Amino acid sequence: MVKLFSSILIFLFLLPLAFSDLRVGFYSKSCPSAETIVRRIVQNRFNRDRSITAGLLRMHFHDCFVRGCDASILIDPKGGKASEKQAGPNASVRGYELIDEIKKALEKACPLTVSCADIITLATRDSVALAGGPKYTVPTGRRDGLVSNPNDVNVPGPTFSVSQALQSFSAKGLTLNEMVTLLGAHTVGFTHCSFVQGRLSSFGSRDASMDSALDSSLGRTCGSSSRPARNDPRVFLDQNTSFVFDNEFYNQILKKRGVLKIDQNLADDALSRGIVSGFAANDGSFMQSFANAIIKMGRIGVLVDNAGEIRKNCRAFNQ
Ligand code: HEM
Ligand SMILES: *[C@@H]1O[C@H](CO)[C@@H](O)[C@H](O)[C@H]1NC(C)=O
Ligand SMILES: CC(=O)N[C@H]1CO[C@H](CO)[C@@H](O)[C@@H]1O
Repeated sequence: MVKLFSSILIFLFLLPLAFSDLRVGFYSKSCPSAETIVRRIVQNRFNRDRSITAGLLRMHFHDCFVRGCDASILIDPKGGKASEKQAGPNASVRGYELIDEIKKALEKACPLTVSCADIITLATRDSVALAGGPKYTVPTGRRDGLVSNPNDVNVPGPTFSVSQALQSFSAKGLTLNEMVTLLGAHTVGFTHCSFVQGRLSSFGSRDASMDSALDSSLGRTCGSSSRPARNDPRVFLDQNTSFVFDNEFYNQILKKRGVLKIDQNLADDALSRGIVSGFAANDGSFMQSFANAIIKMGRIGVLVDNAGEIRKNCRAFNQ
């Protein structure tokens, strides 16, 4: 009896492992051109708009941190029913129309075969390589989720301490090292002034952990409490090599030139400072570490096998 019971327990324990079969080249038989199609469309977009790398990286992160990497972030609200996109932190996630363009081409080549969750993953991978980041193979076979709820959105905030942020990453099975690595994605892209003004002297709240030249320069773009710039302008997260996927982000935060508080915290907190210095000194180790960490992020809560569905339109559930 005890033996039967423990066999059942072992079986139940192994079940999710046996079925979580993402693998490199998942579409090599069912849609051999899938990865080439994704790469071509991402390349076209990148040629016109280098900022797409940042858009996709953030989309991938927000997708994976809410219900797992299941493309729940892509669902449009419909008939009064809200979706993830509408949650506060969502705002400004961008690149949705690129995903639509890729999906359209894939539906033409191989209908109902390639998931929207894999499209986000592959497009992110390709855009990172184009911006100068690591080139890596990434496992596929994700399926698209059937739920998208704004109340599920609970991504870390820009003023989090390192240990607060770590709580959120640990809950997803990611380590401190992986978190510091993944935040290196802030080597590309923008933030809106509204996430930074709480640190600026022009808004009456000088943050001593910010370099004073950066404080003045951000003040010129973002305005002041008496005259805030209109339409919430954007500023680069990496103020030096803003479009290049490199380790310069870590050098910038060591120079007190982190734009978001969470970014500066990484350099100033004893928990993470050593990891930051290591990456600042060695671009190769950051590249390697980033490839490993983003592949791991891409496995969070994935749906495989018969779970979920392959959406026809990334913005809507099939039914
Ligand atoms: C503690 C964790 C994190 C926090 C608090 C955070 C916060 C933020 C905030 C506030 C912005 C600015 C958004 C805007 O104004 O439009 C931003 C942008 C961005 N984040 Fe993060 N982030 C975190 C982790 C990550 C991770 C893990 C990735 C990817 C692996 C990532 C990639 C990006 C990118 C690429 C941008 C620029 C987006 C663009 O240019 O559109 N972030 N992040
Ligand atoms: C900008 O980055 C380059 C390397 O990518 C570095 O040599 C230079 O010192 C940096 N400049 C500033 C002002 O941080
Ligand atoms: C693109 C999108 O749907 N943005 C929404 C993000 O969340 C805010 C606040 O809930 C909405 O006002 C935006 O429309």
